[in-house]
This record gives sequence, C-alpha cells and structure tokens, in this order.
Amino acid sequence: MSDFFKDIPAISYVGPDSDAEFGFKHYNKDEVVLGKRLEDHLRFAVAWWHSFAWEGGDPFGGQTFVRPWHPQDSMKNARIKADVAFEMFRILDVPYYCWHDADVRPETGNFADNLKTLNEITDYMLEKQAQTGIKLLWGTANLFSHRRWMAGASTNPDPEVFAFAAATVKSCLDATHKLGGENYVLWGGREGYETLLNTDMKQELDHMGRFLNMVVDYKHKIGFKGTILVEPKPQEPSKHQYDYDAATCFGFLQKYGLEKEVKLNLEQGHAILAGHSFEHEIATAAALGVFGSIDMNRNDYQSGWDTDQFPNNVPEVALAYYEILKAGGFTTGGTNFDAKIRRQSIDPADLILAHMGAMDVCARGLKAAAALLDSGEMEAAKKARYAGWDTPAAKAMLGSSLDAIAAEVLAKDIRPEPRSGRQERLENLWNRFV
Ligand code: XUL
Ligand code: CO
Repeated sequence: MSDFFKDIPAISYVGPDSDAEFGFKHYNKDEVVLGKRLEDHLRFAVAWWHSFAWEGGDPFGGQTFVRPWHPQDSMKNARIKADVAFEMFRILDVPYYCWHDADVRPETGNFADNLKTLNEITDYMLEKQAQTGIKLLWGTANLFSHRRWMAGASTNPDPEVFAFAAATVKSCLDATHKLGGENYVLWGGREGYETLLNTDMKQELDHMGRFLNMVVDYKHKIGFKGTILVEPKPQEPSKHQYDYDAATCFGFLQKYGLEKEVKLNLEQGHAILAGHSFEHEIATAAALGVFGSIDMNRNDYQSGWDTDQFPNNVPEVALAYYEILKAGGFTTGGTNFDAKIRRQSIDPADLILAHMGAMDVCARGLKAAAALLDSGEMEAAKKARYAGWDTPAAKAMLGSSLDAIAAEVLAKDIRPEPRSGRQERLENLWNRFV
C-alpha cells in the first residue's frame, strides 16, 4: 500500500444527477448494454508510461512532477512506482493496464541488466496482479527513447541494433506471457527515416518484415495466446514512419505474409496526425479484417503534434465506438488510455480525475452508439442504399466481365438515376442518439 493517493476515495458509480467530484456519472461497470456489461465492452486499461514514467517535460522545459518514485533509476523506486500504479488501478476500478519495459524498470545501459531488472519487477507485478485481480492488456518494448535506437530498431543500418531489438522484444514478450497479457504491441516510432539521402527504404522494410515474422514465430514457440498488434502513426518522432496508417500497415502485413497473424492497435491522436478521423481508421481495419485494440485519447486539432490528451468529446468518441460495435466489439483488445495529464496538473488527484472523466466520456459514447445500433435505423438506411445489389442480376454482374457488362448497358440502354445520399437526415438521426 502507498499513501500517494491518500484522502482520495475509491471511485464508484454515483449516477448522472450527482455532483460528487469523485464518482462515475455514466460508467456503471455492471450496466448491461447490448447483452454485455459495460466493463466487458470497454475493457479499460491505464498506460504506465504517461501516468507514472513521464515526468512532465516538454521540448522547452523539464520535469514538473515531483513523485515519491523519482529519480527513476533504481529498483527500489521502480517498486514504489508499481505500488502507486496498482493503488491507482484499484481506486479507478480498471480491469487492465499496459506497459513498456522502460516504464517499469530502470534503464541500465546493457541488455543483461535490463533483462534482470525487467524479470524482477514483472515478478513483483505478477504478485500485485494476483492480489488485486487486475490484468495486463498488453506489454511492449520501448525501442525509441534510448539513444541506441536513434536510427531505428529493426530498421537500423547497424545489425547490432537489430540484434539488441530482437533480444529486447523477446524479453518483453516473455514478460507479457508470464503476466498473462492478452496482447503484445509493437509501435515503431523510430522505424522510419529523416532523409532518403541516407536511407535504403527497401532494405529497411524487408528487415522490419523479417523482424515481425520472428516475433510471430516466437509467440507460437512459447505458446503465447494473445494477439500481436502493430500501432500505426504517420510521423513523430520520425519524419516519415513506415506504419503510417491502418491501410499502409495492412499493405505491409500482406506483403510480409502476416495479415492473418497481426492486428492493429489504433490511436485517436495518430489517426488525426495521418489526416484521418479515428472512426475512419477503425472502419478501415475492420473492413480489412485486422481490427484489434484502441489507444484512446484526443489530439489538439490546431497544434499538429501528438498531444495525447484525455478524451473529452462524447460525439467523437461515440463515432469510434459505433464502428467498434459494428465490427463485433473487442475480443482480446480494449480501451487503453494512451493519454497524459497536462504538465501543470501536478496533484495526485489530477491523475485520478483525468481517468475517471475519460471513462465517463467513453461510457457515454458507447451507450449512445449502442442505442443507435440497437434501433437499427442507421443500418436500415444503409441497407436501403445498397438494396440494388440484392437482386440476382446485380450479383451476377460481379462474376461477369467488362465487355459483357458493356454489351448489356448498350442492349438495355441503361441510364442510372441519381439518388440522394441523405447525409443530413442521417446526421439528424445520429444527433437524436448522441
Ligand atoms: C506513441 C504511442 C506509444 C505506443 C506504445 O505515440 O502511442 O505510446 O502506444 O509504444
Ligand atoms: Co499509443
């Protein structure tokens, strides 16, 4: 037990009419929506990096947070950090959490000691999981912060860095497996380039494809049943990142024979950076059969960088969950808050209130999306729009050929009659539910 959050009560459902500062107004984990409890729909997870490892720095200034686990360079402080993390998970009553190796153990500079400290701290976390019932949604390796990764991990021109990355991912996959993690994530912040003048893109892509195949092979070797996920992001920290967006990732997976083995972890802020909406990315992944999990946050629409703010826009979140529900909901995936409080939010209570509020926003969004889906009105309108394709003649055309179709158009003098797309009506319908 730690007293970092002393005087902050455990958060429970108080309902929309309450003005209690600490209490869920919309997230009642046992509420059943479309036959499933809200907790099982949303599968919330806390991200270790933003809440506990990040110290409040930005490009213009350093640390603003002063925490009992600083400096983060000893195992003693890593344990204090783990105690506080699990205390926060209990207060929030979240079922899951996520980590990078670099968040949970100190960086020692060499692989042997990094391995030792990772194994030690994850043994401690395993005990904490057993005591609290809190589970691991996913683990991942930080292959971007340390200077060894500056020119990439699996795409590095130096084979020794590729080797260090392989060893590190193996250790993180082992630790994720030990902790019963339900997924394993790879986000390639440095898998990309700054200038083509020094970059062999074809070679780098081939190495990245080979690396991911090794990850999948190793997963099967150790019997890890979780899903391997890659996380698209177009840029930042690299100028050009190979995992640009959902469609680019799918093309990459297909080229390297991985489209049945690997799915996507999609992040709201990354979608915005790629010039997409979050729901577009989710719908794309679902259509291509690779939807896996989400990193929920919100980006600033003016700033142009990855602000990783907590979500606070119900209509936006509802659009995302509508696509997720249509895709059948999460299987091994969930809603990970890859979100950080602002650097002026230095009180322990800020961490709790940020997550609590975000969980309420997601619950409101999901409930609105579920009600609309349940009404069937939007899907009926969509079905009506494509009804022409239900006829045997239209279906047969898809098995036909260009010249045969051309002959038919001439013979029947086909003149298509344009019909309204009814967008505004559907937007009004949407607005009735959100
Ligand atoms: C970076 C990002 C990462 C991944 C995990 O933008 O989203 O935190 O989620 O490495
Ligand atoms: Co993320």
